[in-house]
Amino acid sequence: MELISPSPGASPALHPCYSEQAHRHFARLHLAVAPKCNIQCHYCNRKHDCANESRPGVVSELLTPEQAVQKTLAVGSAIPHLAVVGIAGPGDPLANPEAVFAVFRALTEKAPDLTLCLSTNGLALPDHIDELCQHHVGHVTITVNCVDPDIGAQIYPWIVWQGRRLRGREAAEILITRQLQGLDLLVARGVLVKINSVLIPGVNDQHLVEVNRVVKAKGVFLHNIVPLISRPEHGTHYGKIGQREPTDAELAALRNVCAGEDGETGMMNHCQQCRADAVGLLGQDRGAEFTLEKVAALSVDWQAAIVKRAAVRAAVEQRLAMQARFLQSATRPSGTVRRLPTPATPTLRVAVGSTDGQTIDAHFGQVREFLIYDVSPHGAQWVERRSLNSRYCNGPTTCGDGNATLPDAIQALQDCAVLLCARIGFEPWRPLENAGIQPNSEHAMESITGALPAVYQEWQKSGRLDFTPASARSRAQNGFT
Ligand code: CLF
Ligand code: SF4
Repeated sequence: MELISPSPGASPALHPCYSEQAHRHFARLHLAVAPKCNIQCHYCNRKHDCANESRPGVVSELLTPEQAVQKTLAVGSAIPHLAVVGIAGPGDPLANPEAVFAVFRALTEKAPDLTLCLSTNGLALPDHIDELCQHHVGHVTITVNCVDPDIGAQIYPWIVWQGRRLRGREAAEILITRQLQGLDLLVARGVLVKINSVLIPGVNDQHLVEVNRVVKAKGVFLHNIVPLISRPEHGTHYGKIGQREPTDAELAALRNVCAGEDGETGMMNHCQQCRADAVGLLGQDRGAEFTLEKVAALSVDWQAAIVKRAAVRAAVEQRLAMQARFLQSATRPSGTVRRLPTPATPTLRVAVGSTDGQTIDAHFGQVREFLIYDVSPHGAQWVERRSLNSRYCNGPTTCGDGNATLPDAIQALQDCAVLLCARIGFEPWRPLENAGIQPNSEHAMESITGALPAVYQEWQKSGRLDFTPASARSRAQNGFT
């Protein structure tokens, strides 16, 4: 059997869409440099300037390649856990190859650590395999909604192929052939291919099991079945004719069937159906912080940003290794020795404000995301990165709409007993404390790994930790588990 080496750009462990674990820790940035499309899907209506609509195909600003590179460097400097830059629209990236490859070329030089990603309908894919591999694009998504042209004719009203507009079954047949051909070529080059399929009730719902079988047999890394988004106000064909969206139960049932009886992996279950200009962790959109105007006003040191991102990655790896050790020791079999039950040890849930994932260096007012840990006598286990809808403080000296956003912060941290940050003002301190979240800035600028056990011991010494199971239960709602 021929062994295929992975593409140099293939790194699923850092990719928030390719790894469920990575999506808690690493962000993606979508660059909207691809306005044109070479096909029409009945569920698509590309829109600009629609900040409140969150679905693929919608963007607030179209970018030139130069603007896209500038934006990447700015975002990569402000969000050090950025790991992936994807081009996913608002049209089809490979119907706009000049712009797309100009961006990839520039980023290979100025942000070589960022993973490049592309999402396409696949019609032009076989023509661009070499170029994608030259730029180390190690992750490619192809949207395959059917492998049967008769079903395709109900999804795609037309395609533009070799300068002609084709319709109906003939169009769908060419599209499917090109998608599967592109898939084979990418897999042969070690690129990690993900297939997205839109579940359209009454059109391809029964058929997607067959799509899953075909693409899995071809060696795809992941299959991501997403629900049709179809509302009249979106102006799509399906929206206008009242084509219904699938229910959550229908989607879950189909994903289960495709995952197989053995619970085989290979299905993606955490897709957020992002906008084509999304910024941040999956499910989060920080695009409004990086408009063209704001990006132009930022001064960016892109070389320093590469160093900072490397530090964040190392910190994540360290935390994950720590977590793996923790889990391993917690589940280590006890052999034949029968142990007496040990008293339950309460776990202290701590929120940490950190810009680099290593040091407690963030001011409460400036934090958009907290790192959440569970600390116990066995060590500190990283739980997740948790975001706020907005910052408490909008400026260096004023606290802007802080009073309005504090309830949001309290809500987001309600299961945490301690909040560690570099600085925090008196105004937010008291309401946080009243909500059972103890602010603490005494460990400012210390390493997270050093401060967490110290905080745990402080709580233990001051009698706020009580190791009786009953107490642990009663405190569970206040940050103890
Ligand atoms: Fe973007 Fe897509 Fe790359 Fe991810 S999204 S181009 S693979 S970096 Fe991810 Fe968003 Fe779902 Fe796409 S959650 S819509 S699957
Ligand atoms: Fe819209 Fe993408 Fe379909 Fe083109 S391929 S019509 S951009 S959904």
